[in-house]
Amino acid sequence: MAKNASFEALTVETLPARLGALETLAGHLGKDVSAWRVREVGDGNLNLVFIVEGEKGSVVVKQALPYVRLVGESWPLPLKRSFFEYHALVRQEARAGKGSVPAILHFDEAQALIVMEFLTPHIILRKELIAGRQPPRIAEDLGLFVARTLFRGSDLHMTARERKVDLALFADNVELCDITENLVFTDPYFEATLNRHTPALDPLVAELRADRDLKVEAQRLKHLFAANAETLLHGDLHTGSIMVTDADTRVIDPEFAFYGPMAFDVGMLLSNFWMSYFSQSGHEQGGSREAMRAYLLETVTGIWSVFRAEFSRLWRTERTGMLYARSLFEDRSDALGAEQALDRVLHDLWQDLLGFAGVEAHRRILGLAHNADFETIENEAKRAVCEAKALRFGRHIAVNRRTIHSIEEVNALAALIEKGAYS
Ligand code: SR1
Ligand code: MG
Repeated sequence: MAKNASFEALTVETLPARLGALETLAGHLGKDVSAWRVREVGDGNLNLVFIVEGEKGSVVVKQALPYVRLVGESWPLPLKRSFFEYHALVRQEARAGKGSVPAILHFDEAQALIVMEFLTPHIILRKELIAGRQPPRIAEDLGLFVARTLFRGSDLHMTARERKVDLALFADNVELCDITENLVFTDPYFEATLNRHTPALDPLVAELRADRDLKVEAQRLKHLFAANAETLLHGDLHTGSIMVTDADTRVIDPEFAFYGPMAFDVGMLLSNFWMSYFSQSGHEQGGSREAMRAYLLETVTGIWSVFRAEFSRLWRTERTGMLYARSLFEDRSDALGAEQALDRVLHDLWQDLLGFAGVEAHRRILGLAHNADFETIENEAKRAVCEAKALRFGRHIAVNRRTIHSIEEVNALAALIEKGAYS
């Protein structure tokens, strides 16, 4: 049978008839399929997303397409990403706790669709930050989410067999890794066909593309990304993959999940807050964003400090895997040795996350997939000023990551660049 033979993309019109017989859906929405209201709301780069409302409630139906939605059918992309997303959601809920991701109601592998809880009144975090709102829980919730998923998905916690079997399962997510490998680590640093950038950035872009230290660092990071299968990553953890209310935080969209370096998720996440920081001056028509900028830097500090505290707690209480075995440390009355090892692990993670954060900022401004923080700044001259700051910041932290010692130092650098006092 041909690949994807039975697959058929849903439409607003066909969805009720095609999914109406599913008991779980009828249970959530009500049996009267003719009363279901369907909207397609997908605004991401890859998939279809429907909100379905019935007399009893509502659900989200997410369906993969056999190509990249952003580009079209000329860029085929396997439907199996939906399988990886489903399995990642299951693991993330088990590791970070119920309510950290949307609840799954149904998964259909052949149709590459996941039916899940409709999160309401949640809003995409990126949109909130662009609007200048300050959700109060995110530092705590996101710091815990990354610490728990990264620690519990690694050889620090899992048995060697369990992790290796899981590693084999996710190893097939080749095409989505390939997107990251090219779009994040390589394309921004040369004139790749699908790249685009704000024209006023031309001189700076030429400077960055001629920067040998930066290119070498980007390739070392790519090497780390591809070769260090340390833990199950979300793989695309930016502020567009997080939905919030003032009381709740959910991480969505882990279709890029695979086994990679812990620092990748943390670096991507923090980078998106730093980009938001540099974008704020482009959104100041409604008044000063000074308080918003302070909030964003506090959020970065908060996420990193919650992450470190929780990771350290798990290190002391759940280090049941084969790495840094207790038989070498605690069981030999050498708890201090375990603390020294923890320090080393966090130190390496810190240096790597700065690198990943730096290249993430570059690819969102120079590559194919831009982010709304900058894209929604209509005045092109203003947008270029914001983007240039983020580009310089990204270059500095990627290239100098081994000599930067604290989050306060990085935030001070961001503030310096924002004020125009850095060259
Ligand atoms: C072709 S996909 C472009 C980007 O969209 C996704 O959200 C990932 O960030 C990917 O790099
Ligand atoms: Mg996504």
